[in-house]
Amino acid sequence: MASPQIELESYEQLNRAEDQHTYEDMKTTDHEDKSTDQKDNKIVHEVNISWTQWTKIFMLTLIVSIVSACTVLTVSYVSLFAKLEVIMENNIALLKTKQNISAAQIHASNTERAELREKIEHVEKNYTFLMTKQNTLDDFITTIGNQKINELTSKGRHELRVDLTDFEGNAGYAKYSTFSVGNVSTQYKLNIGGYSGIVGDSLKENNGMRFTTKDRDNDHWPLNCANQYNGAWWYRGCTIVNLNGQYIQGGQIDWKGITWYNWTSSQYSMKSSVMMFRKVYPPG
Ligand SMILES: [Ca+2]
Repeated sequence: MASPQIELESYEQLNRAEDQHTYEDMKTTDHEDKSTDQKDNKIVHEVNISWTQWTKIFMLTLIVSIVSACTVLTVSYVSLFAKLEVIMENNIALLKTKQNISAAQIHASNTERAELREKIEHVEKNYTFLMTKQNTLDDFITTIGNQKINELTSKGRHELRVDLTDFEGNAGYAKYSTFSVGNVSTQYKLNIGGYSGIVGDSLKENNGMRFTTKDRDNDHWPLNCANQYNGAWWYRGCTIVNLNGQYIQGGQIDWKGITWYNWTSSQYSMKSSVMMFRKVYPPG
């Protein structure tokens, strides 16, 4: 059995051990508390940075959105007015052409009425009639004039279509993907290119030529081609196409008539010819 002195020493040792343990626990707890505080401080710090970044991102997005919206509105505004201008321009040409057809239709025969209906269908495809000629008893011609053609074809890109008929019931056409006529200072110089069709590329001989009339000789022939061919055209020296030529009945061979050499391999005078053009999209 232990003596009371030994028991007392053991008891004191036990207390010191417990105190020491408690002290270590306290140190540990204190250390953990400090770590937690540090973490909290760190988290708070990170949250503050994050909100700053979000604010910057929000402001940047807002600025980009406003700039984008302004750009879209500006482009839409300009496009809308450009489109309105085209629509107005086409409608003016359309109205003028329809008026011409209506006026001509009063004296037209049944055959001519059918041909007029075809022309109206072309009008509905936004074609503007440059010139129409009918080689019949009730001949008529409509033309909008070189000044008007220049005004229309100088805005954007245009294509030309020529429809021909003979006295045997045949029909043919030529298309040019490029078409414009210069202003009066160029003497209404012809600019065509990109042929396709079934009547042959006769008009290429006239490309780049100025317009010749009986009172203004712009061709390369020693005499005036407009006098010799009885028409007004982009003559060179002179021409194998004469859509503004003389009315000649019954499909005769006559170089003063309405001719398109590459289709007939002759100076056969056509029953009718129609020249029309329309704007091509995209403008290019
Ligand atoms: Ca000449």
